[in-house]
Amino acid sequence: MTNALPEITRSDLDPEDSIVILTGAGISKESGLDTFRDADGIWKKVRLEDVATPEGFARDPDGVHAFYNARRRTLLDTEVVPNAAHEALVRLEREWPGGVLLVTQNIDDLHERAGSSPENLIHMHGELFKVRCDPCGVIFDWRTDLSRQDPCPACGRPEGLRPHVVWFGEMPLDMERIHHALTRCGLFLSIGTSGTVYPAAGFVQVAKLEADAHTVELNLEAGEGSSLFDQHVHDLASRAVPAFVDMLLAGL
Ligand code: BV8
Repeated sequence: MTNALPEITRSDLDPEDSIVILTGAGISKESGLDTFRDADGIWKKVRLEDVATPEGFARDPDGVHAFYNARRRTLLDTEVVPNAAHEALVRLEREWPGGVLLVTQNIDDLHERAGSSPENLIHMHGELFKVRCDPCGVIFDWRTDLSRQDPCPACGRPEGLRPHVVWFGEMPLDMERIHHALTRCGLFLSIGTSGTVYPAAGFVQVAKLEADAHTVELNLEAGEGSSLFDQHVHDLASRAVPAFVDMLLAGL
């Protein structure tokens, strides 16, 4: 999809402008992790109602634990490593004067492993390597299988632990901080997401309407909200993101 607007150039942006970046499953695809809505995606194999809702967990906790245990084991696979797109976002964060906030819908840890700073990274849908005790609220790092029988390490209660992941119908994390950043940014990049899931899919409109930000969709194909973006780069993330970062940093 070409764009009537001129391609953004470095001179269109003030280096003091902040950048907000939203990533989705597409940025991790070339690292070996499945997306959700591609032809071979996760929601083609399991029903999201069964494994990514509180109701599904209440109905079949063992089935939901098995779903996330399998994804945790895959993420621990030594073949699954950050790719050039993750690495380019680290360069941008380190070199862009105006500051970068990276908001990811992903629950993998590939941004951290690439070198993104935790203080500038928000996992709005939670993290696969964390579990939470519903009764006492304590959150733990957790890299092994989780089962209903595991007692909470803090309060000792059985059957209280769940993946620290945001399911459908649950409030995403850090929404106030995300909204604050969106209303002040000069550039909003959406990378590797189909723009299907809200509130993330609505971030482009907040950046546009409240900050008059330049908005760019970098995705393999047009997402659901593609027409809302000023500019479109439709290619593999491992190619599109490094090239776009190079353009932004050129001449700083
Ligand atoms: C909320 C769990 C309110 C973590 C996920 C009815 C009832 C209830 C809610 C709703 C409803 N109708 C609408 C809603 C809102 C709902 C929603 O948006 N539903 C959708 C389906 C319409 N949203 C919610 O429920 C959210 N919460 O609204 O709370 C509230 C208010 C007050 C108080 C309490 C509550 C919660 C949403 C989070 C749900 N959790 N997953 C996990 O297991 O991972 S969502 C799931 O989809 C993942 O988290 C994922 O991150 C997210 C988005 O998917 P994408 O990342 O975009 O992945 P996708 O496969 O779709 O697209 C990948 C793209 O990459 C594709 O476009 C592809 O072309 C591209 N690509 C592929 N390869 C590459 C590539 N691009 C570049 N390079 C490549 N190589």
